[in-house]
Amino acid sequence: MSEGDAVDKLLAELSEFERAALEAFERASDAATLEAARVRFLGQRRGWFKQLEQRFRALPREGKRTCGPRFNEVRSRVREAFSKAQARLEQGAAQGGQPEAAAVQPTGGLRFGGAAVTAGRAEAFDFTVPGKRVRRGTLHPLTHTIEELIRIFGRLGFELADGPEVEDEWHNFEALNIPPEHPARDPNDNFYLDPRRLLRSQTSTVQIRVMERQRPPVRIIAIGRVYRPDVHDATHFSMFHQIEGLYVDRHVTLAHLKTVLRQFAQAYLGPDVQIRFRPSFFPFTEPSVEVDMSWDVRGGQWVELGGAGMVDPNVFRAVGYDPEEYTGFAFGLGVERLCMRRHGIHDIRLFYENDVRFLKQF
Ligand code: FA5
Repeated sequence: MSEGDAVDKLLAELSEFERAALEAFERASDAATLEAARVRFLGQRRGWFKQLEQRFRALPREGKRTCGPRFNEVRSRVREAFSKAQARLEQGAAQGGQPEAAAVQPTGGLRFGGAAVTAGRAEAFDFTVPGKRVRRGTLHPLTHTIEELIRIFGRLGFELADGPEVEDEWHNFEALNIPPEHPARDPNDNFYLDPRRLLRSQTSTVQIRVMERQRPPVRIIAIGRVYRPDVHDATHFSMFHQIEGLYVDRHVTLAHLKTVLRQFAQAYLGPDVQIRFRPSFFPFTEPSVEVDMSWDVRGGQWVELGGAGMVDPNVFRAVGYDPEEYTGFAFGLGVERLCMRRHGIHDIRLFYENDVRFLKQF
């Protein structure tokens, strides 16, 4: 090839390179596409421009002089196009939107900023087009309930305490005065993980954990998941939530328990709510009661919400409290049942089916 031919060929290819590179940079609609174009056209190792540069360097002095100005012009135009594309994509990302590719021209509406016209492309924002509705999620009804319970008991002076869901037999049973032969410990009625550990079956475990690490006075609630292999029906689930309360001090009586639960019930369910205690039995309280609530005492139905009672002296002994000096009350209520009462939900399974038609009502 003569020197003249080589120069002509290089000039022609420079133009071809320029056209293709400008188009690719302007069209790039996301960072990955732009980067691929950069590598292809301006890549330091095998980019198209690099190859042109090598051929340029190989030209004799006269050829270099002929091609040089055009060579420099193409290089700066292509680099500039790349920088503009980069700025356009960064701006689009900062505004949280999809930047329009240059090839997509707006079809109507108002145009913004003649000044923003770049390299043959108009930056456009059509604010007559309806916006995309942002779908906001809602908190799960049980989350609402738990937050409200924490607020109400907080006002009554109860602090929030916590304990693990995987428990040992000491905290789930023994310290709660539930001996090994007690039917509540039957492996068929619990989720044992190994012979000594199980998924806790009640939040009463947290009573023990708190008393083990703290001297009286104690005034706590604990809210969390508990697990029982109960058959699922409208009011039972194998994983549900309980709220536990514990108040230990000198001279605490059953009257305090009833007052606190009435205050709570009226704050959570409304001023008309009545509560009543029914004699019952729990190994860790003596006396023990079932707590029922009702809106209409004359003829209205009583609904059981949980158990309660005065802390059994054996429980105090297990944690090193002197039962001659301290008394206390404890209660444990089902959180799902409370939430169901409040919102007129008739089936506990709705909480766990993830049906958005149900969930979005809260
Ligand atoms: C207890 O779990 C005791 N720990 C409560 C207690 C605490 C008594 C402190 C005394 C002192 P019980 O097994 O009754 O008690 O459960 C308490 C509440 O949990 C029930 O009244 C009910 O509201 C709820 N509950 C029980 N089983 C289920 C279940 N499978 N699904 C949904 N809620 C349940």
